[in-house]
Amino acid sequence: MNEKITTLDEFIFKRQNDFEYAAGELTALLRDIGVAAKIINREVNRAGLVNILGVQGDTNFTGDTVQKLDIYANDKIIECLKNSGMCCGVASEENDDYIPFPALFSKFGNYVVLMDPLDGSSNIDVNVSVGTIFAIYRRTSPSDGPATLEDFLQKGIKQVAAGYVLYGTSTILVYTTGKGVNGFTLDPSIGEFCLSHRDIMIPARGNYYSVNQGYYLKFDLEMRRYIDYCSDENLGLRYIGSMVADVHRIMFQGGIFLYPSTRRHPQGKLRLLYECNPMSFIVEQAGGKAISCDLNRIMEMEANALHQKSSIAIGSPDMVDEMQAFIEKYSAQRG
Ligand code: P6P
Repeated sequence: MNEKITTLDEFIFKRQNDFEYAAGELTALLRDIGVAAKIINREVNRAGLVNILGVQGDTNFTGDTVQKLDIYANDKIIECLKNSGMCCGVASEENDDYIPFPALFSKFGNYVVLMDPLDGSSNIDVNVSVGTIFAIYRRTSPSDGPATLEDFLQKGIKQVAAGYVLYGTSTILVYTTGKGVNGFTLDPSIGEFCLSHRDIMIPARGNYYSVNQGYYLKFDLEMRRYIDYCSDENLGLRYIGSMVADVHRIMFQGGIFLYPSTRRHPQGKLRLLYECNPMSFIVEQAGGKAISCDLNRIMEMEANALHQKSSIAIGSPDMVDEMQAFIEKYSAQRG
């Protein structure tokens, strides 16, 4: 018998008592992010029609100015968050500085959101999956004033919610508020995200490792030896070049995703605040682990700048533990 459909809104509302703070605020915020995701999904799905619709900067046949999709996604999410009234500011991969919302829009704004509105957007032109990543924190600044930088520079362990939307063969929204991880697949026929993956738990290990093998010679020696170990263990290599897609696969099939430091990216390439922390919160809530390649727990790392980078190894707990032990042993041997 078909299980009753549970929409994202219904689920968030039902589970709001899981949340220790004034639940209605977070409920409204998560719902508004879901609305933005539906709007972005529509445009991502039309991206292939750009040649018909026109290119960025042009006006399309409806007279609208065609924007780059990551800018479009950024604008839409900011618009939804501002109108939610529950958010006092946002920081985005697309904006150099954080954006405090005017008091008119954020008088109840007890939350801030950090996001990568369209991660992997360079893949859109070749029809490869892309994603939205978001992290939600309670503000630390006085609620009667504007958002401050300190509201955004909080450790990952302070996240009250995190999620991603994967615009792939189907569009799925996966989020956590610290009480497990659930996935909602967009049903275009009714325009609703419907519960499709309840209480996701990541396998203890998997058959794939995920790293840009092209940078192999640019990784530290111990990381190269670990990658050799993965190959010796007959693990397959899967790397899409879109963090959300690579980590989403690992959530269901197990495995480990690595973005180590390289000479070009000595601190790693991925951003701590709006890529590594939210993805780590989700993976840890699903029973996985997430550490930097110098073996610090991602969610314990100090945040000193909005666009701070970090290396990352994230995925199945047994595989992250194995990588950590391998690196420790190899580094000790090197002295
Ligand atoms: P590289 C996409 O640009 C991104 O930020 C992540 O989504 C992805 O995992 C990574 O960069 C890919 O980087 O250097 O392998 O192309």
